[in-house]
Amino acid sequence: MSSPVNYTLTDNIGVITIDSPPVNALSQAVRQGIMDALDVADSDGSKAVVILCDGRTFIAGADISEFGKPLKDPWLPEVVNRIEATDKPVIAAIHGTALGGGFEVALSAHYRCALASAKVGLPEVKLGLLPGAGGTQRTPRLAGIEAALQLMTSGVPIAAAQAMEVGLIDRLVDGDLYEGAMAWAQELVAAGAVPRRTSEQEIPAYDAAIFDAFRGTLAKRARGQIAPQRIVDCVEGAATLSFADGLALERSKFAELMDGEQSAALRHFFFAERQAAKIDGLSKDTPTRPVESVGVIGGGTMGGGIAMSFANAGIPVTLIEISDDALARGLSIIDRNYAGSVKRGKLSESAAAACRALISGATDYAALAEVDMAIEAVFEDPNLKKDIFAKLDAVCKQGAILATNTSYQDVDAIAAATQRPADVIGMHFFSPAHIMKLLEVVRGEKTADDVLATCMQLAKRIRKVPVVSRVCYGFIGNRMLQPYGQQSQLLLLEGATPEQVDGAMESWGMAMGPLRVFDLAGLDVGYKAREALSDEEKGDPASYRVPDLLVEAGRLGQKSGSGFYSYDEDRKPTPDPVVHEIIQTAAADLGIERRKISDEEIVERLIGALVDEGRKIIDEGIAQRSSDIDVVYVYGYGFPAWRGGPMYYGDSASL
Ligand code: 3H9
Repeated sequence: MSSPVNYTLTDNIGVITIDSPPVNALSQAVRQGIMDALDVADSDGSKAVVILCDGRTFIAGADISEFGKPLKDPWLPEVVNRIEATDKPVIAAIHGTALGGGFEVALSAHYRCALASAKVGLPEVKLGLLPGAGGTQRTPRLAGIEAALQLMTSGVPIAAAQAMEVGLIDRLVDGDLYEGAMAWAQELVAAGAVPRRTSEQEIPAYDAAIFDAFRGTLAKRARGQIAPQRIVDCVEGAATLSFADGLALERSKFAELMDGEQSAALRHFFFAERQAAKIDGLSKDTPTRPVESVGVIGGGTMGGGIAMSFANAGIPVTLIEISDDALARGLSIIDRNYAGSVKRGKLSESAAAACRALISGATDYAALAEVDMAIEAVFEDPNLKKDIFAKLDAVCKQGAILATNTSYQDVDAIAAATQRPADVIGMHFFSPAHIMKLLEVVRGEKTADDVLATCMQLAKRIRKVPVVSRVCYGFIGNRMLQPYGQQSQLLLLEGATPEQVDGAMESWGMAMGPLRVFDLAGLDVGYKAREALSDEEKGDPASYRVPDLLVEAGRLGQKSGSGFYSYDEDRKPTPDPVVHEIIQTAAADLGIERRKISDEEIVERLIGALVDEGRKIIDEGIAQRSSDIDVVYVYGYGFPAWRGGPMYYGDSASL
């Protein structure tokens, strides 16, 4: 088998080219190939060595599929040390994304250049790991302690220009990277440049208080996660130990994390996310339809957020409302959201203006005659939705995709309101739609394959993570939320308080406890939804007694200033004795004896409810695979990724 690493001597420069699609990950063959190439370069008369990659990117990291398996020589730390020890200048030339072990290869080179479009980063923390090939020791020597901590604990890659500012890259290359890197190598040779080893550099001055400050911030920002804290330990080691001892510390902490549950869960999640984009039985070559313009029906919070998601990806949107007033209201919410993005530094003023300019409004469906896709985002009234689809059927051009953003309704019944059910699909966004990453793509009985393939591809274009669901009440996510919510209500009646239930779930890792979520969504939403259900569909009456009583007492959640909690002007929740009383009275009426409930019981029953429903969803073929459910819960419902998702957790904890 030929090596994925090629070595040539061009003039007096040794060129190591890595070609291992799709992302040049550092598999054993790549590691060995680099070692072999360096052996040749040692003795072939080359005056300098350039390391670069073919394909779409520089090395994107260690090969994650090898993790958790027996180590195969040569080990990456050996490879990077070997690169650094080379006694002629080694230049890394970066395009695409130099990530993790890939960037550590670059850090062990003596000189680094990059295309301006390149990004570099150390995202190991997102896999529950730390940079384990010298990254924790070399980064602070080049960029200083603070920038190093920032880069590694966030895991967010930075642009080449920013990397140059902090000292991680020496030079930006215009035009062809190979030509630029070769010219620079010749310059270095002509100037008599020698190897400039990162390990030999001094760490720039720093304030020793920075380590504890980061530990404190991370304890809140990355609650429950071990890897960020270990990164701080290693960077502190870089500052206080010799390079060799720092490397040894890094190695032991890396091994500890690799063997731990959190990294195993996050590695599962890495592949789960990528797997979710694949549709069983649908070939990769399924044709897609062009989508260059979109109509959104309904200018409320959801419709506005959906419109922004498309505009932010450069796709023009026509927003439809029933009256000029409603349209003006909808557009003004969009204006406010863009102003908020500018204020928070998420978008520049000019970028926000350019996106906003792509959204126009209309009150006549005729404005949708030529759009490639129309997405209905009105409130959950099945008859209204069917009327809208009949109208879309009448005005939209042939081939247009007709999507509904319904959270619960029967997509097949909506499709039946048209003469073209094959063009109808569900696109279930999560609120706020311009921010939340999850998109449930609901495949109706008659949805055409090319419509499904188009929506999956489009999701990536608008920076969403798509997961396919078949049709059922609530699809994957909201269907599972029902038994989860019901358990939380039963726990209240049996003896817990809202703050205990939420506290237990948040300490366990959920972004927000269930009762705070219900208050955020509005208790009246569930109340109205229950009115449309049969007693059987509603389930155990005890499971909705308390929220019914709260709504009937005018406590609709955050929007009315009270629900399971009382809220101040900043929407900060405070436990409310009135709610405790409502719960106790309801329990007494239902003949439920209250008792002390442990936090462990709360977690076990709530997560158990999610897992049980998830298993039914798999058995019924609603979700394609259990890892898809994990993706839904992490991206849509604040489930901690470091626990792998509910199904992964349920299996590993034998729930
Ligand atoms: C590390 O480096 C540890 C070291 O510090 C120490 C070691 C001792 N390995 O995401 P995409 C696959 S930890 C194996 O859809 P994109 C991926 O599964 C690593 N496979 O493309 C997919 O396969 P498939 C630190 C990998 O263009 C295909 O490539 N590095 C790896 O949207 C395409 O991926 C990272 O965490 C990998 N490292 O995004 C970077 N990376 O087609 C992880 C990708 O069969 N990678 N694959 O489903 C990424 O962030 C993105 O893949 C990247 C491209 C931005 C590079």
